[in-house]
Amino acid sequence: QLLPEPSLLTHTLLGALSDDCSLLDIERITQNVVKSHLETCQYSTEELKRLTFNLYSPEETRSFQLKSAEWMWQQCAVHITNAIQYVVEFAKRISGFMDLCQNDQIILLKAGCLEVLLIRMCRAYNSTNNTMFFDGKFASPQLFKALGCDDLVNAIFELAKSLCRLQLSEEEMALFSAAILLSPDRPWLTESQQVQKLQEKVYLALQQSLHMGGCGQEKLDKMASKLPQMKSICNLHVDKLEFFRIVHPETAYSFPPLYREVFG
Ligand code: CLR
Repeated sequence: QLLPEPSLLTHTLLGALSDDCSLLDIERITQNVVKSHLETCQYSTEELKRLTFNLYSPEETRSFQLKSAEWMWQQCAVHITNAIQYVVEFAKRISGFMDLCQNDQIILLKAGCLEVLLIRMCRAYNSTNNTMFFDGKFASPQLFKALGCDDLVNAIFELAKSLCRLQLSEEEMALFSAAILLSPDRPWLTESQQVQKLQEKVYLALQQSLHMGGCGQEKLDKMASKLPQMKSICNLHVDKLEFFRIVHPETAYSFPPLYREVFG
């Protein structure tokens, strides 16, 4: 054999990449991030699996479609806000996050929480019938018709489908979420160096985890290739919200304060 064992090679690479991050550190980071994810993911996989066959009937779907845009936006804003609160809790439990200055914590959360939500979303998506968990039952994209944002909704379902195909483990999802949250290139960060250090460690943990899963670089590349899709969904969401706010200012004003703060 010409090459050393893959694990040895990774070991050497990881060692060369970062002097102040041993394999023990990486193991500690993985455990912290996975625990934080599992404690804050809102629905357990068992719970979601148990509810797989809880689908909205055609009648129920139709009645959602007949609702006003205002009502439907309000409902979605409430559910998204709820989910964001869990993402905030996830961030708070990542070691190192609370050591950042409050300004940077807020910047990272505002910039990254929807992306984290989009990753978590694939847990709540069923690719066999193209449905998403929404308020207790599984919903088809058509159910959200009243929003008047078919392009956004379809893009979200498309992303869910393609993320599902990656078959991410909870560990991979957790580390991917943390790595995105800890992006040092978010505008207006004051201590981006410190954020970068945290992200590097999480990234090493993700690489290590993927390597252990036997996929390695290939899966990491596939995960990274979803980032532009996620970015464009975030931008589309802001555009749609801006438009909605012009047409229905009073309803937009009554959206949950956290939703308005994050996306306003
Ligand atoms: C994502 C994973 C979270 C729980 C959760 C809460 C709200 C859900 C969201 C998930 C998936 C997408 C969702 C959303 C409510 C509305 C939205 C179903 C399951 C749909 C696609 C409509 C988009 C509305 C736009 C106005 C943004 O742990």
